Amino acid sequence: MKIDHVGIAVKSIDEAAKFYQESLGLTVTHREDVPTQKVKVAFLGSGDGGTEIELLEPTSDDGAVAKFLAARGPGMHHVAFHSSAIDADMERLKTAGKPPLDESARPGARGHRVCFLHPKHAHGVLVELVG
Ligand code: CMX
Repeated sequence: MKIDHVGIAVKSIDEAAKFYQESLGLTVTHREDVPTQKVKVAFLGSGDGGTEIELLEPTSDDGAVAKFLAARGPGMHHVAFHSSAIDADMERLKTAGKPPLDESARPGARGHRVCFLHPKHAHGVLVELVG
């Protein structure tokens, strides 16, 4: 599977985006509120369809990203892999004793179906599959 994006938890998307834009030359390709995840997000990349950075800013104090920021501060939150058959991949992981956190794929940013794998199943990294 190819890496679709790397998620980074930040306190302020606008502040963090400045670094990626001004120092690394990336451009914002997409912005979205994801109320179900209690975050707003911005994707940045080179505009060539390659791997992107997803900045995640909490919109509430009780979401997964707010909890992560409170415990660890800003930093890498998850790695997302592109899955061309997300339902089959989820079933395979379940059978292998690494069930995704979600029973079935659910709507995520940019209109994709997504699921997450607990960091305990992925050597300390939260993994997202993007269908
Ligand atoms: N990366 C690595 N480890 C993480 C982590 C992360 N993002 N978030 C939590 N952990 C670690 C904690 O540090 C803790 O480790 P220790 O046991 O060693 O102390 C452990 O996981 C805690 O696990 P938990 O008690 O089961 O769960 P939490 O309440 O901390 O929640 C998680 C963690 C992954 C289950 C929860 O954040 C989750 O369900 N995430 C999936 C959804 C999500 O992250 N949405 C936001 C992104 C949305 C988007 O991209 O659009």
